[in-house]
Amino acid sequence: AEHVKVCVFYLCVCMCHHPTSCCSVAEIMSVLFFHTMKYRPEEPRNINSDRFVLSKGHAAPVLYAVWAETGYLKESELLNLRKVDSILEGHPVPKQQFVDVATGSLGQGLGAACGMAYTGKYFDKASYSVYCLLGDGEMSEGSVWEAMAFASYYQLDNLVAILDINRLGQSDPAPLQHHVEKYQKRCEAFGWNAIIVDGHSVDELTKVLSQPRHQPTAIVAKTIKGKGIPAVEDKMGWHGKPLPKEMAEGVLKDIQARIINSNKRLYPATPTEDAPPVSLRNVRMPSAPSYKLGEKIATRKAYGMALAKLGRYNEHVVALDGDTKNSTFSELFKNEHPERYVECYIAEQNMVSIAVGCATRDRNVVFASTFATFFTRAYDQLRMAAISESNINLCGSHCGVSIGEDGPSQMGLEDIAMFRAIPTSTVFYPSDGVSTEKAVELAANTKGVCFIRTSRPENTVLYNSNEDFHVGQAKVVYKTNDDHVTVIGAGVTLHEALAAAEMLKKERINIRVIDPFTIKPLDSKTIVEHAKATRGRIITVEDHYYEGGLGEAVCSAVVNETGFNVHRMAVDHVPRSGTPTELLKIFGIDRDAIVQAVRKMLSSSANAK
Ligand SMILES: Cc1ncc(C[n+]2csc(CCOP(=O)(O)OP(=O)(O)O)c2C)c(N)n1
Ligand SMILES: *[C@@H]1O[C@H](CO)[C@@H](O)[C@H](O)[C@H]1NC(C)=O
Ligand SMILES: *[C@@H]1O[C@H](CO)[C@@H](O)[C@H](O)[C@H]1NC(C)=O
Repeated sequence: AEHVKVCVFYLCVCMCHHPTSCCSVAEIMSVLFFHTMKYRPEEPRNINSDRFVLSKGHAAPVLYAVWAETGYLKESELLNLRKVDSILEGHPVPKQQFVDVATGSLGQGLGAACGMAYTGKYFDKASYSVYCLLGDGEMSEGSVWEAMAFASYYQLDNLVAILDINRLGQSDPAPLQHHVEKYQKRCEAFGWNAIIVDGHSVDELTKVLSQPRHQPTAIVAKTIKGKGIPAVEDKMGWHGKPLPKEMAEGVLKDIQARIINSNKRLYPATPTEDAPPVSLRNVRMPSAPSYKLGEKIATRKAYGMALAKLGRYNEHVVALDGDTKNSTFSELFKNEHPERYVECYIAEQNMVSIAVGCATRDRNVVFASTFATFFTRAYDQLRMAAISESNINLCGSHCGVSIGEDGPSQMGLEDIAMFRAIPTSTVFYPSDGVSTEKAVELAANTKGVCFIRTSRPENTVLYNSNEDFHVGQAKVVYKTNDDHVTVIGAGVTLHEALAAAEMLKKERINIRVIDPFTIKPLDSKTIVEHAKATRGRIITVEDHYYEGGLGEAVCSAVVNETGFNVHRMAVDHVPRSGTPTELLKIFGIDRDAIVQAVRKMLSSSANAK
């Protein structure tokens, strides 16, 4: 490892990006990869191999350097760092086989590592360990401490966090400077075994990393930022800066003289092969939904029932929740499959990271649930999940003003906008029990970030149990041969639209009602086709703020059509407590408001003639 250290160090300086952040961990990385970790370098995603997460993702060059030392990467490839046609991006991304989760937004690596360690210990019951390297600057992120609490609560003794205490952050020293004993105390307070080491001593590192572990372990490594480059060691002002040419050349000459030119290659130890093979293909429901037309059920409850059912026939389906399981109904899954339910407590950022970690290397089909609105605080984790090419399923309950009395702090009114903007996302918005069950099954088999938006009120079942559902396929739920307006609603507003259709019928005004089922992708073909039959007249109505919701999705779907007229109805200011019926009325998204909007649209188009 001593020899590798010098080589790694050399390569980092060659690559010349974030050199100071890399140099402080050259010894740590060398010991981890050539002494401690058991893995197959020729096959980085081998299911039995130890996992490594570089939480301080900006030190990517040091990760690439060790993988060059293993022989997996060509040394010449390192010089293509950050070039547009190279896989070696500025921060770790999973197009690199040796990366399971993207990092670079600080504070998220440990949560993902916890998800992997939980999977290793409790689902795979295998002997691989998980190692996570963090910077001291990122220890200010609350999400790190959410993960610390999770790891000790679940006794993840297969998890090791290495804290690179190099004193400095980007623009300022980290608040605890070099007080390693303070880091140790904090880790201990969170239930970890914390050991202080000299992070530049290969001997000390090999020793502590070989000790048997009975708890999650934090290696508090005191290091020097820029170690090995005398002019910049422990100095402010060098974070993320390439070294000036002359300085780099001088350092390289010096290191080159220290490289022992032996052809000896170090091989990491091979892992124990005890992780079970897993197939996540074709996660299907064995039978059709068992709801009856006209029966009443809240989609949030239908979610829990569907998930429990899916879990009955697919042993790799796991569920996570953040202490809301008797609101989201993930409790129904827990009751049937307690060993596959992970309580994440009130730490939604961490819950999303745990989900991402559990989903790596295709070990589990993960569903995580909480109130739709609480996913907003995990948006950075969600965005990173897309960059991680993660396949996770999220269910957000309690959407919109229709939750009623609890008031605006509990209402999801931004969630559609938020999830639509995630590049790998699919957004399901089922409106009854049957379509909710179908959404759960489809989500389990759809790649990327899937979001299922569920509602609190009980609504009638609209679909026969043999109705076929597809991602991106809308349903026309109400139609005559002579419709005047196409109304598009989802969840409670679809039921309001159907009620409005009955009311309007008495006035001899027919409307067509469409259930989009998925808001992304949106079935523009069906929408355009039916809206043409109503002379381009469309009304959208949604329990969400105007921005980024169903209405805007419909507008962009019909942007190329001429003669179309879209009227949007949505929540336009911060709501309050009240009964669901009162709130739907106040915010103008109930049946009466729809009736009025239809009349108005028809009278203004009559006037235009
Ligand atoms: C969430 C987040 N905030 C800010 C940044 C910008 N940033 C990148 S590195 C860095 C300093 C990191 O310091 P530390 O964790 O101590 O790592 P070091 O480079 O010192 O090893 C900052 C602020 C980021 N990448 N992610
Ligand atoms: C959830 O369960 C707890 C404990 O049984 C109970 O006190 C609480 O009222 C329940 N909450 C809901 C929303 O049902
Ligand atoms: C609108 O037309 C443009 C140009 O032909 C096309 O690229 C785009 O996909 C169309 N958008 C929709 C929503 O049909």
